[in-house]
Amino acid sequence: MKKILVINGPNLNLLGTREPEIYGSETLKDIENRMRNYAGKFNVEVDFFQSNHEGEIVDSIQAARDKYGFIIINAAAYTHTSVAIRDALSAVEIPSIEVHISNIYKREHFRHKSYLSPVVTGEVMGLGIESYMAALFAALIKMGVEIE
Ligand code: CA2
Repeated sequence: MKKILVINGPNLNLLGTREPEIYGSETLKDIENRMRNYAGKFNVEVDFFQSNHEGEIVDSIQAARDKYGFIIINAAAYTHTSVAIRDALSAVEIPSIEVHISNIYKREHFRHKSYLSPVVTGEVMGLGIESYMAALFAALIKMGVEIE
């Protein structure tokens, strides 16, 4: 199943409009366009979901079962708090990559703990928007796509 779901958590809809020194100047739409264009070269479809609500993110992970071969997730602040999102990722057993724009270990202590890290396949962080592109590249390879 060569389809990827990209999930973005709370406040990431504000990307490109505030705090550019931390999160850069590109919008979520820019990221989506770049990811969709790149995956499209390999005939892989990418769907995007953003929500500020924990339960909606849990629902989107549950609904991904039997539809997506890979999940790329930036759960934003829920990374550091959500047992529910962790349990959903663990339950669906879809390979997944946790993404962060910033390096969470260079930031406040409360951001150093990720509830998701133990249940995802891998993690990419600290590369700005390129964290998403690196995760996409890895997901494509893991899905068996031949990158020439
Ligand atoms: O570095 C990341 O990608 C984070 O997941 C971003 C979260 C933060 O809570 C995590 O610790 C690390 C915050 C996303 C908020 O995004 C904004 C974007 C523009 C303006 C304000 C917030």
